[in-house]
Parts: sequence; structure tokens; C-alpha cells
Amino acid sequence: MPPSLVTIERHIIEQQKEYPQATGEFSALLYDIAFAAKLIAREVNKAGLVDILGFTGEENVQGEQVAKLDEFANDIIFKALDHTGRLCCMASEEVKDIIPIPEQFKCGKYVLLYDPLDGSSNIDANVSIGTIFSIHRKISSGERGTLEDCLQPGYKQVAAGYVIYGSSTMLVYTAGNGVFGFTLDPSVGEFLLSHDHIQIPKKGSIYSVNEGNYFKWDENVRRYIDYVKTPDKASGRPYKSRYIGSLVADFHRNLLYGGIFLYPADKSNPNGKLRLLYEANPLAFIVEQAGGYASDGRQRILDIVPTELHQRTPLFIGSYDDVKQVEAFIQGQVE
Ligand code: P6P
Repeated sequence: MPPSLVTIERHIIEQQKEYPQATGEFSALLYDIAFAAKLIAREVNKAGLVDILGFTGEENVQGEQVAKLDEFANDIIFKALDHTGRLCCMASEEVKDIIPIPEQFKCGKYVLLYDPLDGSSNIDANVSIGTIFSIHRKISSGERGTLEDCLQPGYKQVAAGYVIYGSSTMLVYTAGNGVFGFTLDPSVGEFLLSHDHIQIPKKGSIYSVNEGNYFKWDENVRRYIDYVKTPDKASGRPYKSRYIGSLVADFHRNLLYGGIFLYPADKSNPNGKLRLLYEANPLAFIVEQAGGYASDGRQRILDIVPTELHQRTPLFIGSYDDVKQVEAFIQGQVE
């Protein structure tokens, strides 16, 4: 079957054969997420035409203005998955506490953590935005999910993925057996395999960071940015600067082309800005499966043991050699 005709459903079933112990439940969960992504894509792609742009006037748990599409995406994911019997609980960037499965529905053995629409501040400017998701197994003893089920380190993830709503809508996921990209064919409403076994170049030539924060960073981070900007043909410098300001879009470009994305801690964000559970962890799982690496500057992102649902982390993610190099700068190993 040519890749262009491999739907995500077919791919998930074929992947399931790799894991004889895998139940259809996990495959169905990924299918449910793909279904929610199609519904969100439909609204995102016509957002400019209907009254769904702009802000609701409310604030989310992050104290950020909630864009109408944010709220819509959050609701879509919840309603597409709350009754399926595959989840024991959920957690969303938009919701302060864990989201229980309604009493009337059966609970399942998986946990879904998600950022329904990352980069939403870019919505009105028609810049690519994305959904990010992370799946863990339930570990608590009771029938219904608890905070304990959500606060698991990233290396325990069963699967992770993102949807990027851009010039085309793509769903990229890993279940621990490689990274696969599917492009939505709106004419048939199917995600079709378009990127088989994505691998990120071991070293890139793109750095992606908000340099407006330069004077708020630690001195070693500033030295790294100065280093990548210093011309040196032998080491492929200066790197190209690319920053969209939408994590999924910046990550996706680097995943395909190589490079490093940085959101360091700074004086305004002493623990970094990005969220561990539903932003850094899923992207770290994906990038490691693609041969890259993700760090908070001192340790592997996937080894961090979470203590809070919405905790932040500094994030350095992308090509293996580049992330290892910025770690060496941060740890003072480079003069
Ligand atoms: P800054 C978007 O608001 C977001 O959460 C990520 O998608 C993006 O990478 C980051 O914040 C951009 O932050 O401070 O550069 O605007």
C-alpha cells in the first residue's frame, strides 16, 4: 500500500501488531484523538470566517486571556474522549485541576494530558498553532483517575503527539516505536501517512529563541547564543535564526530540518515559561524517538519527576549535538 494511502487508523492497527500484548483500547484512544483533531482543524481553518476569533474575555488557570478557539478546542477534546471508557482522567492547560471522567461513564486505563491549542495568542494573525498531547497508563489503585496518575515522569509516557494547524493540518505521534507524521486530506477527512519514521538531523543549523529576553537570561545562556551567532565555517556557524513564537510550529520545523529550540529560565520566568506535563514531556518523547534530545539545561526532560500539574520547566530541545552543547555551556563546561 503506498504511504499516501495509509490512514492513521490503518497505521495504528499495523503498529499494534508490533505489540502482541497491546489491546485495541490504545489504538482506539489514538483514533479518538485524531477525530478530535479533525473537528478542531475544521474550526481553525475557518476561524477567520466565523465569530470564533478573538477572546472570550475570561482568563484561564494560567492567567492568560482565553481565546474562543482555545475554549472550543478544550471542549472538543474533552467531549470526544470523556465517554469512551479508555481514560481514567484528563488534565488540560486550560483547567486548574485534573478533569475527572463524568460519573455516568466507565473509566479506562489511560491518562490524557493536553494543551488544546498552543500558541493561541497567534490565532488572529493566522500563524500556525497546535494541539499537544501526552498519554500515560493509570497507576493509582482506585477506579477513577487521580492527580498521582497525572504526575508521572515523561519516560513513562505510552504515547505522545501534536497536531499542527498550518498550511496543512498534520498529526505527528510516537508510541515508542518511531515517529510518524500524517497529513489531513480534507477532501476525504482522513489523516494519511506522509512522514514515515521521522529522524531529526544529529546536528542542525537553526536556533529558535525569543532574543527579546537576552538580557534576562543567565550569562551562560547568553554565551551560547553569542556562540551560535559567531561566524565559523568549520562548525557551520552562524546558525540561522527562526522564531515563530508558536511552540508546535517551531518544534515541527526543527524536527524536520534539524536545529534547537530554546526557552530558558529568565528573570521573569525563573522556572521557564513552558509546561512540563503537556508541552515539554510529549515533545521530548517525540524528539528522543526521532534521535534528538531534550533537557532543562541540567537534566533530561523525561527524567524530571513532576510535583505540580502546571509546573513549568526551562526547555532546550532538538538535534542531539546542539542540545548537548547548550547543556555544556549552561553547566560551565565551555570556556
Ligand atoms: P514568547 C505561545 O504563547 C507559547 O506558549 C508557545 O507556543 C511559544 O513557544 C511561547 O509561548 C512563546 O513565548 O515569550 O516568546 O512570546
